[in-house]
Amino acid sequence: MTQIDKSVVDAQNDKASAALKADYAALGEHLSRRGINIDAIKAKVAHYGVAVPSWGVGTGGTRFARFPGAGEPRNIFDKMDDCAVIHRLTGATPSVSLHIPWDKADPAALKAKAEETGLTFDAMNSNTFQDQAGQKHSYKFGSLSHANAATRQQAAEHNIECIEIGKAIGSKALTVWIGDGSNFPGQTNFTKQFERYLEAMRSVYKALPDDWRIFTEHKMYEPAFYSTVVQDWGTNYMIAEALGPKAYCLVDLGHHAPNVNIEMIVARLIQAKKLGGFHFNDSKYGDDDLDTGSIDPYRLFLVFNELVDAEMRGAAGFSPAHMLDQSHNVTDPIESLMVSAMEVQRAYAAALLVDRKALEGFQEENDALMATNTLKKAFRTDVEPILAMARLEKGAAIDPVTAYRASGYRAKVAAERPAVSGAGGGIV
Ligand SMILES: [Mn+2]
Repeated sequence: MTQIDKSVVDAQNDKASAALKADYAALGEHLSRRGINIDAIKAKVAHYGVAVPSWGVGTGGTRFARFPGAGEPRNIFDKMDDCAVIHRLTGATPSVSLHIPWDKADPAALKAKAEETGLTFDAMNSNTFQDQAGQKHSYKFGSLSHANAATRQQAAEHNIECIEIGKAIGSKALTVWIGDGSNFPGQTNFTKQFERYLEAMRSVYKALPDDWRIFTEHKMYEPAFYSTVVQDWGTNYMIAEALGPKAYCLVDLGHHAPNVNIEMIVARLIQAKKLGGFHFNDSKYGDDDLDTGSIDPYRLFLVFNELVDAEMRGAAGFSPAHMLDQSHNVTDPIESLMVSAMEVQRAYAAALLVDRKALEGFQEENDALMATNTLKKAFRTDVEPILAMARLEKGAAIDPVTAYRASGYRAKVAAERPAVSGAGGGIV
Protein backbone atom coordinates (compact mmCIF):
# COMPACT_ATOMS: atom_id res chain seq x y z
CA MET A 1 0.00 0.00 0.00
CA THR A 2 1.39 3.38 -1.00
CA GLN A 3 0.33 5.93 1.55
CA ILE A 4 0.52 9.67 1.35
CA ASP A 5 3.39 10.74 3.54
CA LYS A 6 2.26 12.79 6.53
CA SER A 7 5.20 15.14 6.08
CA VAL A 8 3.95 16.08 2.59
CA VAL A 9 0.51 17.02 3.93
CA ASP A 10 2.02 18.87 6.91
CA ALA A 11 4.40 20.85 4.68
CA GLN A 12 1.55 21.94 2.40
CA ASN A 13 -0.70 22.79 5.34
CA ASP A 14 2.07 24.80 7.05
CA LYS A 15 2.34 26.97 3.96
CA ALA A 16 -1.40 27.67 3.83
CA SER A 17 -2.56 27.65 7.46
CA ALA A 18 -1.90 31.31 8.36
CA ALA A 19 -3.97 32.57 5.41
CA LEU A 20 -6.69 30.04 6.17
CA LYS A 21 -6.95 31.11 9.81
CA ALA A 22 -7.32 34.74 8.74
CA ASP A 23 -9.96 33.86 6.13
CA TYR A 24 -11.85 31.68 8.61
CA ALA A 25 -11.88 34.47 11.21
CA ALA A 26 -13.10 37.01 8.65
CA LEU A 27 -15.86 34.68 7.42
CA GLY A 28 -16.79 33.90 11.03
CA GLU A 29 -17.25 37.60 11.72
CA HIS A 30 -19.31 38.05 8.57
CA LEU A 31 -21.54 35.08 9.39
CA SER A 32 -22.03 36.16 13.00
CA ARG A 33 -23.55 39.39 11.67
CA ARG A 34 -26.05 37.13 9.88
CA GLY A 35 -26.73 35.25 13.12
CA ILE A 36 -24.77 32.18 12.05
CA ASN A 37 -22.18 30.40 14.19
CA ILE A 38 -19.36 29.37 11.85
CA ASP A 39 -18.11 26.63 14.19
CA ALA A 40 -21.52 24.97 14.17
CA ILE A 41 -21.51 24.92 10.35
CA LYS A 42 -17.95 23.58 10.36
CA ALA A 43 -18.93 20.76 12.73
CA LYS A 44 -21.73 19.68 10.39
CA VAL A 45 -19.45 19.85 7.36
CA ALA A 46 -16.75 17.87 9.17
CA HIS A 47 -19.31 15.18 9.97
CA TYR A 48 -20.51 14.97 6.37
CA GLY A 49 -19.27 12.13 4.17
CA VAL A 50 -19.91 11.04 0.61
CA ALA A 51 -19.11 7.55 -0.66
CA VAL A 52 -16.73 6.93 -3.54
CA PRO A 53 -17.63 4.27 -6.13
CA SER A 54 -14.85 1.75 -6.62
CA TRP A 55 -15.17 2.10 -10.40
CA GLY A 56 -14.64 5.86 -10.17
CA VAL A 57 -10.91 5.55 -9.53
CA GLY A 58 -10.38 3.94 -12.93
CA THR A 59 -10.30 6.14 -16.02
CA GLY A 60 -13.69 6.26 -17.69
CA GLY A 61 -14.45 6.56 -21.35
CA THR A 62 -17.17 6.66 -23.92
CA ARG A 63 -18.44 4.11 -26.40
CA PHE A 64 -15.94 5.60 -28.84
CA ALA A 65 -12.77 5.18 -26.83
CA ARG A 66 -11.09 5.04 -23.50
CA PHE A 67 -7.73 6.66 -22.85
CA PRO A 68 -6.31 5.07 -19.71
CA GLY A 69 -4.06 7.05 -17.39
CA ALA A 70 -0.91 5.94 -15.65
CA GLY A 71 -1.05 3.65 -12.65
CA GLU A 72 -4.63 2.54 -13.10
CA PRO A 73 -5.87 0.25 -10.33
CA ARG A 74 -5.69 -3.42 -11.34
CA ASN A 75 -8.19 -4.79 -8.83
CA ILE A 76 -10.37 -3.84 -5.88
CA PHE A 77 -7.39 -3.70 -3.54
CA ASP A 78 -5.62 -1.10 -5.71
CA LYS A 79 -8.93 0.74 -5.99
CA MET A 80 -9.26 0.85 -2.22
CA ASP A 81 -5.73 2.24 -1.94
CA ASP A 82 -6.76 5.05 -4.29
CA CYS A 83 -10.00 5.61 -2.38
CA ALA A 84 -7.96 5.82 0.83
CA VAL A 85 -5.86 8.61 -0.70
CA ILE A 86 -9.03 10.56 -1.51
CA HIS A 87 -10.23 10.24 2.08
CA ARG A 88 -6.76 10.87 3.53
CA LEU A 89 -6.54 14.24 1.77
CA THR A 90 -10.18 15.41 1.91
CA GLY A 91 -11.46 13.71 5.07
CA ALA A 92 -14.78 13.61 3.20
CA THR A 93 -15.04 10.12 1.69
CA PRO A 94 -15.03 7.50 4.45
CA SER A 95 -16.68 4.71 2.46
CA VAL A 96 -16.41 2.89 -0.82
CA SER A 97 -19.20 1.35 -2.87
CA LEU A 98 -18.42 -1.98 -4.51
CA HIS A 99 -19.55 -3.24 -7.86
CA ILE A 100 -20.08 -6.96 -8.38
CA PRO A 101 -18.62 -8.80 -10.24
CA TRP A 102 -15.93 -6.19 -11.01
CA ASP A 103 -14.85 -6.12 -7.35
CA LYS A 104 -15.51 -9.73 -6.46
CA ALA A 105 -12.93 -10.98 -3.95
CA ASP A 106 -12.68 -13.02 -0.78
CA PRO A 107 -14.85 -11.14 1.79
CA ALA A 108 -12.23 -11.71 4.51
CA ALA A 109 -9.60 -10.07 2.30
CA LEU A 110 -11.96 -7.17 1.57
CA LYS A 111 -12.60 -6.67 5.28
CA ALA A 112 -8.88 -6.77 5.99
CA LYS A 113 -8.27 -4.16 3.30
CA ALA A 114 -11.00 -1.97 4.77
CA GLU A 115 -9.32 -2.27 8.15
CA GLU A 116 -5.93 -1.39 6.65
CA THR A 117 -7.23 1.62 4.72
CA GLY A 118 -9.69 2.84 7.36
CA LEU A 119 -12.58 2.71 4.90
CA THR A 120 -16.04 1.18 5.28
CA PHE A 121 -18.32 -0.33 2.64
CA ASP A 122 -21.28 1.61 1.31
CA ALA A 123 -24.05 0.17 -0.89
CA MET A 124 -23.39 -2.88 -3.06
CA ASN A 125 -23.98 -2.47 -6.80
CA SER A 126 -25.11 -5.31 -9.01
CA ASN A 127 -24.36 -5.64 -12.70
CA THR A 128 -26.84 -7.15 -15.12
CA PHE A 129 -26.08 -4.73 -17.93
CA GLN A 130 -23.20 -6.75 -19.39
CA ASP A 131 -22.49 -10.42 -19.91
CA GLN A 132 -19.74 -12.00 -17.86
CA ALA A 133 -17.48 -14.85 -18.99
CA GLY A 134 -19.23 -18.19 -18.68
CA GLN A 135 -22.64 -16.66 -18.09
CA LYS A 136 -25.45 -18.98 -19.21
CA HIS A 137 -28.07 -16.44 -20.36
CA SER A 138 -27.22 -13.21 -22.18
CA TYR A 139 -28.49 -9.78 -21.09
CA LYS A 140 -28.49 -8.49 -24.66
CA PHE A 141 -32.28 -8.14 -24.54
CA GLY A 142 -32.60 -7.37 -20.85
CA SER A 143 -32.06 -8.87 -17.42
CA LEU A 144 -34.62 -8.53 -14.63
CA SER A 145 -37.32 -7.75 -17.21
CA HIS A 146 -36.20 -10.22 -19.88
CA ALA A 147 -38.88 -12.15 -21.76
CA ASN A 148 -37.19 -15.42 -20.77
CA ALA A 149 -37.87 -16.53 -17.18
CA ALA A 150 -34.48 -18.26 -16.81
CA THR A 151 -32.67 -15.02 -17.71
CA ARG A 152 -34.73 -13.11 -15.16
CA GLN A 153 -33.95 -15.70 -12.53
CA GLN A 154 -30.23 -15.55 -13.30
CA ALA A 155 -30.34 -11.74 -12.89
CA ALA A 156 -32.26 -12.01 -9.62
CA GLU A 157 -29.81 -14.60 -8.30
CA HIS A 158 -26.92 -12.27 -9.12
CA ASN A 159 -28.54 -9.51 -7.06
CA ILE A 160 -29.07 -11.93 -4.18
CA GLU A 161 -25.40 -12.90 -4.42
CA CYS A 162 -24.52 -9.18 -4.10
CA ILE A 163 -26.57 -9.07 -0.90
CA GLU A 164 -24.71 -12.13 0.43
CA ILE A 165 -21.31 -10.58 -0.30
CA GLY A 166 -22.49 -7.32 1.24
CA LYS A 167 -23.63 -9.09 4.41
CA ALA A 168 -20.16 -10.59 4.77
CA ILE A 169 -18.40 -7.20 4.56
CA GLY A 170 -20.80 -5.00 6.53
CA SER A 171 -22.72 -3.27 3.74
CA LYS A 172 -26.34 -2.33 4.45
CA ALA A 173 -27.78 -1.57 1.02
CA LEU A 174 -28.10 -2.84 -2.53
CA THR A 175 -28.37 -0.48 -5.49
CA VAL A 176 -30.02 -1.92 -8.57
CA TRP A 177 -29.64 -0.24 -11.91
CA ILE A 178 -30.59 -2.12 -15.06
CA GLY A 179 -29.94 -1.32 -18.69
CA ASP A 180 -33.20 -2.98 -19.75
CA GLY A 181 -35.37 -1.23 -22.28
CA SER A 182 -35.85 -1.23 -26.02
CA ASN A 183 -34.48 0.39 -29.14
CA PHE A 184 -37.56 0.24 -31.38
CA PRO A 185 -41.22 1.11 -30.95
CA GLY A 186 -43.05 -2.20 -30.69
CA GLN A 187 -39.94 -4.13 -29.63
CA THR A 188 -41.41 -4.78 -26.19
CA ASN A 189 -44.73 -4.50 -24.44
CA PHE A 190 -44.13 -1.75 -21.86
CA THR A 191 -46.60 -3.15 -19.36
CA LYS A 192 -45.57 -6.78 -19.54
CA GLN A 193 -41.90 -5.83 -19.39
CA PHE A 194 -42.44 -3.78 -16.23
CA GLU A 195 -44.53 -6.53 -14.64
CA ARG A 196 -41.71 -9.01 -15.28
CA TYR A 197 -39.24 -6.56 -13.70
CA LEU A 198 -41.41 -6.14 -10.60
CA GLU A 199 -41.81 -9.89 -10.21
CA ALA A 200 -38.04 -10.42 -10.39
CA MET A 201 -37.38 -7.54 -8.00
CA ARG A 202 -39.83 -9.02 -5.49
CA SER A 203 -37.67 -12.14 -5.32
CA VAL A 204 -34.58 -9.97 -4.69
CA TYR A 205 -36.44 -7.96 -2.07
CA LYS A 206 -37.34 -11.17 -0.22
CA ALA A 207 -33.62 -11.88 0.27
CA LEU A 208 -32.98 -8.47 1.81
CA PRO A 209 -32.07 -8.54 5.53
CA ASP A 210 -34.32 -6.50 7.83
CA ASP A 211 -31.69 -3.83 8.45
CA TRP A 212 -30.92 -3.36 4.74
CA ARG A 213 -32.35 -1.02 2.15
CA ILE A 214 -32.69 -1.57 -1.58
CA PHE A 215 -32.23 1.40 -3.89
CA THR A 216 -33.54 1.43 -7.44
CA GLU A 217 -31.96 3.91 -9.81
CA HIS A 218 -33.87 5.42 -12.70
CA LYS A 219 -32.26 6.48 -15.97
CA MET A 220 -33.98 8.07 -18.91
CA TYR A 221 -32.01 6.42 -21.71
CA GLU A 222 -28.86 4.48 -22.58
CA PRO A 223 -27.94 1.75 -23.21
CA ALA A 224 -31.51 1.41 -24.51
CA PHE A 225 -32.32 4.41 -26.68
CA TYR A 226 -36.05 4.20 -27.32
CA SER A 227 -37.44 3.15 -23.95
CA THR A 228 -36.01 2.27 -20.56
CA VAL A 229 -37.84 0.11 -18.01
CA VAL A 230 -36.98 2.32 -15.01
CA GLN A 231 -36.93 5.60 -16.89
CA ASP A 232 -37.91 8.26 -14.40
CA TRP A 233 -38.76 9.02 -10.79
CA GLY A 234 -42.45 8.18 -11.29
CA THR A 235 -41.67 4.62 -12.31
CA ASN A 236 -39.03 4.48 -9.61
CA TYR A 237 -41.59 5.51 -7.01
CA MET A 238 -44.01 2.84 -8.28
CA ILE A 239 -41.26 0.27 -7.74
CA ALA A 240 -40.47 1.42 -4.21
CA GLU A 241 -44.18 1.36 -3.34
CA ALA A 242 -44.69 -2.07 -4.89
CA LEU A 243 -41.71 -3.66 -3.15
CA GLY A 244 -42.22 -2.42 0.39
CA PRO A 245 -40.77 -0.39 3.26
CA LYS A 246 -37.13 -1.32 2.64
CA ALA A 247 -37.28 -0.08 -0.97
CA TYR A 248 -36.25 3.47 -1.85
CA CYS A 249 -35.57 5.57 -4.93
CA LEU A 250 -32.07 6.60 -5.87
CA VAL A 251 -31.58 9.86 -7.74
CA ASP A 252 -28.58 10.03 -10.08
CA LEU A 253 -28.35 13.68 -11.10
CA GLY A 254 -27.22 12.80 -14.62
CA HIS A 255 -30.12 10.46 -15.34
CA HIS A 256 -32.65 13.12 -16.29
CA ALA A 257 -33.51 15.12 -19.38
CA PRO A 258 -31.88 18.56 -19.63
CA ASN A 259 -33.75 21.25 -17.65
CA VAL A 260 -35.66 18.78 -15.49
CA ASN A 261 -36.30 20.24 -12.04
CA ILE A 262 -34.33 17.65 -10.06
CA GLU A 263 -34.57 19.51 -6.75
CA MET A 264 -38.33 19.26 -6.99
CA ILE A 265 -38.13 15.50 -7.60
CA VAL A 266 -35.99 15.35 -4.46
CA ALA A 267 -38.65 17.26 -2.50
CA ARG A 268 -41.40 14.94 -3.75
CA LEU A 269 -39.48 11.79 -2.83
CA ILE A 270 -38.72 13.18 0.64
CA GLN A 271 -42.42 13.91 1.10
CA ALA A 272 -43.25 10.36 0.01
CA LYS A 273 -40.58 9.00 2.43
CA LYS A 274 -38.94 7.22 -0.49
CA LEU A 275 -35.74 9.15 -1.10
CA GLY A 276 -33.00 6.53 -0.77
CA GLY A 277 -30.02 8.49 -1.87
CA PHE A 278 -27.98 10.10 -4.58
CA HIS A 279 -25.43 9.53 -7.23
CA PHE A 280 -23.77 12.91 -7.63
CA ASN A 281 -22.33 14.07 -10.95
CA ASP A 282 -23.10 16.79 -13.45
CA SER A 283 -24.14 16.89 -17.08
CA LYS A 284 -24.56 19.36 -19.90
CA TYR A 285 -26.57 17.58 -22.59
CA GLY A 286 -27.25 14.13 -21.26
CA ASP A 287 -25.88 11.52 -18.95
CA ASP A 288 -22.26 12.24 -19.72
CA ASP A 289 -21.22 11.90 -16.07
CA LEU A 290 -19.24 15.11 -15.78
CA ASP A 291 -17.70 16.04 -12.46
CA THR A 292 -20.07 17.05 -9.67
CA GLY A 293 -20.67 20.80 -9.62
CA SER A 294 -18.57 21.39 -12.73
CA ILE A 295 -21.45 22.59 -14.92
CA ASP A 296 -24.26 23.76 -12.66
CA PRO A 297 -23.17 24.25 -9.05
CA TYR A 298 -26.36 26.21 -8.38
CA ARG A 299 -28.48 23.16 -9.14
CA LEU A 300 -26.39 21.11 -6.74
CA PHE A 301 -26.97 23.81 -4.12
CA LEU A 302 -30.72 23.74 -4.78
CA VAL A 303 -30.76 19.95 -4.27
CA PHE A 304 -28.97 20.44 -0.96
CA ASN A 305 -31.36 23.23 -0.08
CA GLU A 306 -34.14 20.61 -0.15
CA LEU A 307 -32.03 18.16 1.86
CA VAL A 308 -31.18 20.71 4.54
CA ASP A 309 -34.81 21.82 4.66
CA ALA A 310 -35.79 18.19 5.37
CA GLU A 311 -32.96 17.79 7.88
CA MET A 312 -33.95 20.96 9.76
CA ARG A 313 -37.60 20.02 10.07
CA GLY A 314 -36.74 16.42 11.00
CA ALA A 315 -38.61 14.89 8.07
CA ALA A 316 -39.78 11.36 8.87
CA GLY A 317 -37.78 8.50 7.41
CA PHE A 318 -35.18 10.88 6.00
CA SER A 319 -31.76 9.26 5.75
CA PRO A 320 -30.45 9.46 2.18
CA ALA A 321 -27.21 7.79 1.14
CA HIS A 322 -24.74 10.00 -0.70
CA MET A 323 -22.34 8.77 -3.35
CA LEU A 324 -20.36 10.18 -6.25
CA ASP A 325 -20.96 8.51 -9.62
CA GLN A 326 -19.14 10.10 -12.49
CA SER A 327 -16.83 9.18 -15.33
CA HIS A 328 -13.34 10.68 -15.52
CA ASN A 329 -12.23 10.67 -19.11
CA VAL A 330 -9.62 13.42 -19.20
CA THR A 331 -8.51 13.94 -15.59
CA ASP A 332 -6.71 11.96 -12.91
CA PRO A 333 -9.70 10.22 -11.26
CA ILE A 334 -8.30 10.78 -7.77
CA GLU A 335 -8.14 14.54 -8.37
CA SER A 336 -11.64 14.65 -9.86
CA LEU A 337 -13.11 12.65 -6.99
CA MET A 338 -11.42 14.84 -4.39
CA VAL A 339 -12.71 18.02 -6.03
CA SER A 340 -16.17 16.52 -6.45
CA ALA A 341 -16.38 15.40 -2.81
CA MET A 342 -15.53 18.97 -1.83
CA GLU A 343 -18.15 20.35 -4.23
CA VAL A 344 -20.80 18.23 -2.53
CA GLN A 345 -19.61 19.45 0.87
CA ARG A 346 -19.65 23.02 -0.44
CA ALA A 347 -23.27 22.73 -1.58
CA TYR A 348 -24.19 21.31 1.84
CA ALA A 349 -22.36 24.08 3.71
CA ALA A 350 -23.95 26.81 1.58
CA ALA A 351 -27.41 25.28 2.04
CA LEU A 352 -26.85 25.36 5.81
CA LEU A 353 -26.43 29.15 5.54
CA VAL A 354 -29.92 29.74 4.11
CA ASP A 355 -31.95 31.95 6.43
CA ARG A 356 -34.93 29.57 6.53
CA LYS A 357 -37.08 31.74 8.75
CA ALA A 358 -36.69 34.71 6.42
CA LEU A 359 -37.29 32.46 3.41
CA GLU A 360 -40.53 31.15 4.88
CA GLY A 361 -41.67 34.68 5.57
CA PHE A 362 -41.02 35.75 1.98
CA GLN A 363 -42.84 32.67 0.73
CA GLU A 364 -45.85 33.46 2.91
CA GLU A 365 -45.87 37.04 1.63
CA ASN A 366 -45.44 35.93 -2.01
CA ASP A 367 -42.28 38.02 -2.21
CA ALA A 368 -40.68 36.04 -5.01
CA LEU A 369 -37.73 38.36 -5.45
CA MET A 370 -36.67 38.38 -1.81
CA ALA A 371 -37.29 34.64 -1.49
CA THR A 372 -34.96 33.83 -4.34
CA ASN A 373 -32.43 36.42 -3.11
CA THR A 374 -32.40 34.61 0.23
CA LEU A 375 -31.22 31.47 -1.52
CA LYS A 376 -28.72 33.40 -3.66
CA LYS A 377 -27.24 35.08 -0.59
CA ALA A 378 -26.37 31.69 0.88
CA PHE A 379 -25.13 30.32 -2.46
CA ARG A 380 -22.89 33.32 -3.08
CA THR A 381 -21.16 33.04 0.30
CA ASP A 382 -17.69 31.59 -0.18
CA VAL A 383 -17.66 28.71 2.32
CA GLU A 384 -14.20 27.46 1.33
CA PRO A 385 -12.60 28.54 4.65
CA ILE A 386 -15.15 26.37 6.50
CA LEU A 387 -14.38 23.34 4.34
CA ALA A 388 -10.63 23.88 4.51
CA MET A 389 -10.64 24.38 8.29
CA ALA A 390 -12.64 21.18 8.75
CA ARG A 391 -10.00 19.38 6.69
CA LEU A 392 -7.09 20.91 8.57
CA GLU A 393 -8.55 19.94 11.94
CA LYS A 394 -8.97 16.35 10.74
CA GLY A 395 -5.35 16.18 9.64
CA ALA A 396 -6.41 16.20 5.99
CA ALA A 397 -5.11 18.72 3.46
CA ILE A 398 -6.08 22.39 3.24
CA ASP A 399 -5.63 22.04 -0.51
CA PRO A 400 -6.00 18.36 -1.40
CA VAL A 401 -5.06 18.63 -5.09
CA THR A 402 -1.82 20.52 -4.36
CA ALA A 403 -0.89 18.06 -1.60
CA TYR A 404 -1.72 15.11 -3.88
CA ARG A 405 0.47 16.44 -6.68
CA ALA A 406 3.29 17.14 -4.22
CA SER A 407 3.04 13.57 -2.89
CA GLY A 408 3.96 11.98 -6.23
CA TYR A 409 1.38 9.24 -5.56
CA ARG A 410 0.41 8.76 -9.20
CA ALA A 411 4.02 8.29 -10.33
CA LYS A 412 4.62 5.83 -7.50
CA VAL A 413 1.64 3.64 -8.34
CA ALA A 414 2.40 3.91 -12.07
CA ALA A 415 5.73 2.22 -11.34
CA GLU A 416 3.97 -0.60 -9.49
CA ARG A 417 0.94 -1.08 -11.73
CA PRO A 418 1.56 -2.08 -15.36
CA ALA A 419 -0.10 0.05 -18.03
CA VAL A 420 -3.38 -1.32 -19.38
CA SER A 421 -4.62 -1.39 -22.94
CA GLY A 422 -6.69 1.55 -24.09
CA ALA A 423 -8.47 -0.39 -26.80
CA GLY A 424 -12.22 -0.56 -26.98
CA GLY A 425 -15.01 1.45 -25.43
CA GLY A 426 -14.99 2.21 -21.78
CA ILE A 427 -18.22 3.44 -20.31
CA VAL A 428 -18.09 3.00 -16.57
MN1 LIG B 1 -25.51 6.14 -11.02
